[in-house]
Amino acid sequence: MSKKRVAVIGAGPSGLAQLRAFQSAAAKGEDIPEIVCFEKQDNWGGLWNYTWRTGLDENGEPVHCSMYRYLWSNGPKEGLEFADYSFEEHFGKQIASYPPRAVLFDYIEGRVKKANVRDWIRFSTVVRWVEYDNDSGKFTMTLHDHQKDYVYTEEFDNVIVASGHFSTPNIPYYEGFESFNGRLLHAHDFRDAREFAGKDILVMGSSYSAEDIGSQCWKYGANSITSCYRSAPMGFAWPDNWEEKPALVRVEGNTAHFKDGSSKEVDAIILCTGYKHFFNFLPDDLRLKTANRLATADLYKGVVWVHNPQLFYLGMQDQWFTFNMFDAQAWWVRDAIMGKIDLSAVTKEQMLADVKEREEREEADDDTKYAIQYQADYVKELVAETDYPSFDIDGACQAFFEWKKHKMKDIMGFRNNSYKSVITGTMAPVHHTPWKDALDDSMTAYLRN
Ligand code: FAD
Ligand code: NA7
Repeated sequence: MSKKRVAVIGAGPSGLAQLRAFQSAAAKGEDIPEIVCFEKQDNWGGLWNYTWRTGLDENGEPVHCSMYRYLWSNGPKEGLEFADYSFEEHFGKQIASYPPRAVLFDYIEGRVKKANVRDWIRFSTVVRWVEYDNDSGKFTMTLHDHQKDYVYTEEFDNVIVASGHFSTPNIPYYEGFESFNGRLLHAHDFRDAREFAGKDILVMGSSYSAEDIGSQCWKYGANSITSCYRSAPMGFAWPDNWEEKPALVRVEGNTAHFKDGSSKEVDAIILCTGYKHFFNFLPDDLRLKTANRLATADLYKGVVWVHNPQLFYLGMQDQWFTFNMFDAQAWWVRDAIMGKIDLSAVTKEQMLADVKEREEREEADDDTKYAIQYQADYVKELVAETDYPSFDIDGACQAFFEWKKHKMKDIMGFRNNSYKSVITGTMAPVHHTPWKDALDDSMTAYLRN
């Protein structure tokens, strides 16, 4: 019998976790399917693969990257460490807790270099379309190889969508945007905070992008930051030149008007208004339609497409846990594909009931601590069902709880704290320079402890 063929869409942290999951089974002598990963960029790392480009890439495809220069981890690394590849193993020593992007990229890359899976990836190859045929029980994928500028199709038994969901911007319209006399952009296109030095900027939104892009601009010399919220303020103790206002109502020339009747002259508006789950390569019967939440719609165990269990999605949840959650999912999906977890024994009704239970449990409380614990429990649940190395997930939760407290105490100083690894038990060193003064975000500078 010919080997099963499995397609992975995307070589970001989720897709790479999937490759490592299969490779680790192969290393234990198991007979694994043929794995082909398609990645539209010319390198791996997903969002962590920084580019200066915005808009369209060198091939005319939408730029995937939403990260920017000087980005440091927005949560402690102790909450995301791989259980099978510690920071100490990678860097040869313990490092401080909030690494800049380049440091985390290096760490992500280190594990897959060691696993030797680069040959499984077809780079600069965009997945254009996926279709399922009921008669053959196979997916046909249409692929565009930009290196050869060649479009072709191939058949697969399983498809794993790991294309991310923080790349297609959600861009609302407000009255006066078309005649605003300054720079107006979405967070997805933000690249360098120095552009806004000396300027008065408005960041719209009250979540991670608003908080971090505003903080970057503050750090690199913006004259003032105004942030505005639709639902609730972020509520941190902001520096003197940062003011939080209620919702934007309209813009007139350079003046932004807010719901409380106040206004502010601004040079730039940065829309930190989130992202859309966007899969233009999937037909209606395979396409996930979900809000950015912890219990995604239509995914049994958070990963199996209930309407066709040969299709899987990774990393589609809103994220407290990231790399280690993607690992838990990838190991579980691997075992479902290899038959170690028997999906044929689960009916569609049971899968839908599982989704409903997760949704109800998520909705039972809107407290942040509850949400972190909820996702920790999910990671625990999946880890317990595979051979992914078990680790102290409650310990990782504690790091997140402390992180939350540190942010409330000092929003521009929380990255100066350090936490204990739940993989090696070592305490991270305090970084040599406070975050607000560390203008050089290179790996060399960060590792100089
Ligand atoms: P992605 O990283 O988005 O990777 C998806 C991959 O799929 C990409 O390489 C893309 O090119 C490829 N792809 C997409 N469509 C196609 C197609 N049609 N054909 C072929 N390939 C395709 N997480 C943290 O843990 N810590 C942080 O500090 C942090 N900061 C963040 C800051 C920003 C600004 C953003 C947007 C996210 C941040 N995240 C952070 C969360 C981030 O989502 C995860 O860390 C992680 O990158 C998600 O991995 P992924 O593989 O699921 O998706
Ligand atoms: P999020 O977390 O989805 O937050 C989006 C924010 O944008 C949130 O505050 C929304 O307000 C706000 N929003 C959305 N639509 C609108 C409109 N139409 N008008 C005003 N405000 C709006 O996205 P982020 O980019 O912050 O974070 C995504 C990831 O990137 C995250 O994982 C980080 O690690 C980095 P709401 O609260 O819904 O009223």
